[in-house]
Amino acid sequence: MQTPEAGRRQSGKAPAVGEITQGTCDMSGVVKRAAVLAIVLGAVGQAHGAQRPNVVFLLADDQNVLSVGAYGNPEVKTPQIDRLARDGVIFDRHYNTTAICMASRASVFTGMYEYKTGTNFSHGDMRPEVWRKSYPVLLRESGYLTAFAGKFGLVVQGRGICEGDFDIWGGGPGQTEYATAKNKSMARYAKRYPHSTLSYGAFGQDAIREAVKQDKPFCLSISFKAPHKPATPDPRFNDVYAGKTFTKPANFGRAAGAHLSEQSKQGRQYPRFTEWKYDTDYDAEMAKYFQQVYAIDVALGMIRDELTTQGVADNTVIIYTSDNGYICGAHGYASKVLPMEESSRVPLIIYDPRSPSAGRRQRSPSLTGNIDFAPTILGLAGLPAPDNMDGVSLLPLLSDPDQEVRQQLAFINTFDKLPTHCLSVLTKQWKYTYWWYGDRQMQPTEELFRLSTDPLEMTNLAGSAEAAAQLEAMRARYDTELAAWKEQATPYNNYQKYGLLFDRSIPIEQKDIGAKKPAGDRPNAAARRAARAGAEG
Ligand SMILES: [Ca+2]
Repeated sequence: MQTPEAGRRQSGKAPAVGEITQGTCDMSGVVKRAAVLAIVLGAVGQAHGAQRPNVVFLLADDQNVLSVGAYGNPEVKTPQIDRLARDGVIFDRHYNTTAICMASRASVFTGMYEYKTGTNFSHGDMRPEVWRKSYPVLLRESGYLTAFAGKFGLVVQGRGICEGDFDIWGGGPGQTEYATAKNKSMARYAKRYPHSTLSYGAFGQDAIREAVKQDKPFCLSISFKAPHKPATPDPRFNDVYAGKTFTKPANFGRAAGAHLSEQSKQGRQYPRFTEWKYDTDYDAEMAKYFQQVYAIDVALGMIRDELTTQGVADNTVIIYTSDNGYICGAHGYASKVLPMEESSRVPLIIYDPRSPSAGRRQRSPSLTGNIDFAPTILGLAGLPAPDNMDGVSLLPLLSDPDQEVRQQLAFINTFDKLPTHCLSVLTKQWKYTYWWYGDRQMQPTEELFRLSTDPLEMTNLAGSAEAAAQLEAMRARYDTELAAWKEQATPYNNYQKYGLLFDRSIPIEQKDIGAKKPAGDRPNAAARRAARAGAEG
């Protein structure tokens, strides 16, 4: 079996702009970079002979697939997202690779797994050399007008939230605010749109108009705060779900989680099932959640209307997704972080009006991840993905949604309580998680779910004779993901230690997690900021 790294090495990628210019901060470096860009862009122009497309990248915060009509829930109203799905390709097996805001956004920006971005609340901020090869930076260098609004979601050391790297800025630090007036860079929209969600729709319209005025290809990235808790729906949509009741999923409630690992029950996701009233007030909680998504849906419509008005809809690719999913009572848990489908799998729709698949209501069963966005967006701009990126361009799936872009994908948690930290590996058919942690209350254990027939993860086949061969195969795949981790994890921000902790072949007694508090759990600047904001990412 080919290792993930071997797959990357054999990808035949051309030398990348970011690779060539790594570490060149003096003037000669700038000149070299400009020369390389001229060559790359010349090649791009010759290859395509057409105007480069615009990109609209829309990222919700904590939105699960349950909240989208096009993913099969007839009880929710998402007319614009559903329309986008009809126009484009809807991805049925899209995963976030790490189900927590800061780490997921770092992967979105850079196309790398978390252990290579080195970025998460309880680990640390992003290094400038990592950010330098992010898709917004590379697109701007290639001549795109770049605009960003909403929750930037991370801090780049010495650079903050990188406002200066965008042409048009509506972003904010930390979790941002639902009250538009409290978001400094968006306050100009507060009078008309006092709730932030629609203000981002208005920002998008203004950014599109400005780019058209300047006659430049643009990349508009909007990171909505919704539907992140604390649930704060826009009251103008109070009637959408008033008095509605909702069907609970078949894996709802504590009895449906009895088979899940003790480790997964040690973090705050387990008590939040009751603390957040999914057990006692499900309909009201879901109404608030869905109402917040409804406002995003309206904002999407505003943006698409403006693309049409400005005459650029036919040359603008729209990507719609979420940084992580959300557990709303499945298996008796709530929130995110854990590898279960409700938090790790998220909506993804890509609409490229120039694609032969456009308007054909296509679905892709291909295994995709948040690490694929940067390579995809760079690919749309005709730019090669830097070799450091783990993800791959999803553009081939737009013309042939049944293609495979990979055989396996890693899912990571290094956030919150140590027992919940884990590594999982996914294929189209299977999900395997090794719960490495052990103490007097619990022993290391494994979970194996056949997602193709058990998408609600109700039967752990790790101890089943019928799945013995598949267990061995998934263990081997897991080992290749861990080998890549050991080889490539950042030497900073406490990612190296997981090479030992996640190793299946090393007994828990040799993992030294006893009296000594693991270094990775010491609060750093990022963790302290998160704590002050009452944030969970
Ligand atoms: Ca999130």
